[in-house]
Amino acid sequence: MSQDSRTAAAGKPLVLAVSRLMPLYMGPLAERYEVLDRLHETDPAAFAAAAPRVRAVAASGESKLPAALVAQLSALEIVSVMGVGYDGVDVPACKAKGAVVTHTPDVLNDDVADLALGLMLAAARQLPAADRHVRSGDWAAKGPMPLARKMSGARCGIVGMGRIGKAIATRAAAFGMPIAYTARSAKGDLPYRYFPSAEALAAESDFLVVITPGGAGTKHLIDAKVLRALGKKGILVNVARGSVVDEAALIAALEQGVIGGAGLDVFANEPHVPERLRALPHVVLAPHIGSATTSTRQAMADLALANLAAHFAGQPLKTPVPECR
Ligand code: 8YV
Repeated sequence: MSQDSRTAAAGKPLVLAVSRLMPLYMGPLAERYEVLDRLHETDPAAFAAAAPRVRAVAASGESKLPAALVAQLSALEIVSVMGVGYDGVDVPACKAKGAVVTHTPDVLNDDVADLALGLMLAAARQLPAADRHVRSGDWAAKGPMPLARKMSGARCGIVGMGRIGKAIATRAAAFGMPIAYTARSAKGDLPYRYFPSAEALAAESDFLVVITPGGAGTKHLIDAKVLRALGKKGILVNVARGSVVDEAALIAALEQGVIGGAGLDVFANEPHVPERLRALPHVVLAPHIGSATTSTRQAMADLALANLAAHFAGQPLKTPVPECR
C-alpha cells in the first residue's frame, strides 16, 4: 500500500495481514480497515514505522505470529484467525499485551470430516491409481488393477476427539466401522472405546485418522513406534497439521512397508512436499484442502470479519480461542 493510500485510509483501524489472505477475507477487510498486506516481510523499515499503530492482525490457520513480531505491535488489540487452528500464533505473547485471539471453529467441521473420509476411501480403494489406470490406457492394455482394501467394517482409530473428530466418527460409523480414539482424557459421554496413547490406539486400528491441534504439545505425536503399531496393512490419514506426524519416520515406514498406505492433506513444510513422499504410489496427497469449499471458506471469512467488527464495536467476540475466553 502506498503512503497516499495509507493516508487516505486514515481513521480506520490499522490491520496487519500477516500472511497472504484469501480474497474472501482480504476483500472485505481492505474495504473496512486500513490494511498493511505483509508489510513486515516486504518493507521492514516502513513496517517498523507503522507497527505502533497496528491494532489488529488478520491471519489464516497457517499464519505465523511469533512473539518477536507481537513485540513490535505495541497497540495490538486483536488477532483474528480465519481457521480453526492457530498453532502459529504465540497466544501467551498476545495475551501478555492484552490482545485477544479469535478463530473460526465449527463452520468447517463438515468439510474437514468429509475430506478425512474421502482420503480414507481414496487410500484404501486406490482411487488416484484407479484414475491413472483408466486414463493411461493400462486397463485396456494390461487388464484389471490389483485388488484393494475394504473400508466398510474396518476399525477406525481417531487421534483427537474434538468437534471435527466427532464429525469423522459419525461418518465412519455410517460405514459400519467400530470407532476408538485417543485424546488427553476419556470423554464420558461418547460411545467409543478410549485408548490412553496413540500407540495403543494404532495397535487396534486399521485406519488411524489424525485430527488433533498442532503446536508444541502434539509435535511428532505420530512417530515410528505408532506407525509400527499401526502395522503393514494400516492406513494413516492426516487432516490436522503436518507437525503432528514425524514426516521422516512416515516416509521410511511407507517405503519399507511398515504401514500399508496414507492419505495426507497436511505436511511438515507446506507447500513443499518431499520428493520421496510424492514418489510413493500408495499415498494419496492433497494440498491442505480440508476446509476448501466455497461455502465453508465464505463462512470462515464471515466469522473472522465478524470477530473484528465485534471487537471494534465494543461487543462480545463471537469465537475467541479457549485461552482467551
Ligand atoms: C485453512 C486450517 O487452511 O482451519 C484451519 O486450521 O488449516 C484451514 O482451514 C486455512 O487457514 C484457511 O484460511
